[in-house]
Amino acid sequence: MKFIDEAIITVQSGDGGKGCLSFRREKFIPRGGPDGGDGGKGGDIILSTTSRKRTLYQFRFQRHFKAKNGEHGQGKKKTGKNGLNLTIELPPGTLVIDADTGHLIKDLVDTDETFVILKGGRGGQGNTRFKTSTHRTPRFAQPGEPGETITLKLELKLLADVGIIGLPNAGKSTLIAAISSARPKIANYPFTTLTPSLGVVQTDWAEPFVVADIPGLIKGAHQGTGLGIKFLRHIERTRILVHLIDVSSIDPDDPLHEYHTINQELVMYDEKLVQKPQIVVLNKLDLPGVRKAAEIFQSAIKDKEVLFISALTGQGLEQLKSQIVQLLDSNDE
Ligand SMILES: Nc1nc2c(ncn2[C@@H]2O[C@H](COP(=O)(O)OP(=O)(O)O)[C@@H](O)[C@H]2O)c(=O)[nH]1
Ligand SMILES: [Mg+2]
Repeated sequence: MKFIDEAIITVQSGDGGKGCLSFRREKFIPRGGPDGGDGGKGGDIILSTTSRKRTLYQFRFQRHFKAKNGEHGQGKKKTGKNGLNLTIELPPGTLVIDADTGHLIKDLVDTDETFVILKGGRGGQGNTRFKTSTHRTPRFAQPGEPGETITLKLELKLLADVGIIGLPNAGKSTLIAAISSARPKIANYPFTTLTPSLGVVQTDWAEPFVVADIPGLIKGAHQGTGLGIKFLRHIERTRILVHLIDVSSIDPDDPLHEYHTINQELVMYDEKLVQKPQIVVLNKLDLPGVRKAAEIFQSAIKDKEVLFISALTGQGLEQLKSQIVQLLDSNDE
């Protein structure tokens, strides 16, 4: 199962500045020689990876990137300034593909890798450069070399930062739809009746993060019942879990039954899964008459904090997002 995030961007390196055509003009030197300076080099486009980026979400807002042009040369042999390079930050693991040919240009695997993808144009030479003993007054200078443009397809295998677990109908898919601002497609996904949902969650105060749900978790999932085992493997890579429970399904006589069922499945599959930080969330608090069950659940689980939300009305979702961000930050690798 692969989650793929994609973006198409166009990048353009800076043009080289023009070489200058100029002659010295000074008092008492009536026929001064050439003194046109060279143009500056255009800025490069540099790709660099940083662990601060986790998705390609930023490219929904900006798709065109251009480095600065070199400045033109000037008289008195003044060289134009080089144009500033432009560095584009990407998450580690991004594949950089030529969008026109489909060729892989670079696989940026590691953190803090840098790669110059386009060189800026060379600056043109000023007429000073063309002076020779036989040609003392060159009346031409070179133009700057133009920058280059390329359209890139960026591809990133997304690892979900957050796994949403819970029984069927707990509201996992609804929750993901409610909190995410982008829904990357899931590539290479074999057809079954169960499809995981994936979402990129954007907040005003933190890097976007990726949530995925784990469908088909039922009693016996670790042995293959209900297809959940296909997806259990996927939570091995998540950093934290959100455990979602339908409040209307809570049995007041055994309020933690579902909660234990799911955690038990995690333990049976791999003990490490249940050791991941878990935020416990009761969903569907908009339904009438469920407040009592929510309170019974809260007191049964004792000192563990429980969040009350409604994925349908949006109640409690801001608080859930901020708890997720806090927990992700405190569990940064
Ligand atoms: N009243 C109410 N219904 C919800 C809420 N969240 C999900 N549902 C409903 O519960 C059902 C199961 O939701 P779904 O997201 O498919 O659950 P999943 O199996 O965990 O992915 C759907 O009919 C949803 O409309 C909620 O907060 N309130
Ligand atoms: Mg679902």
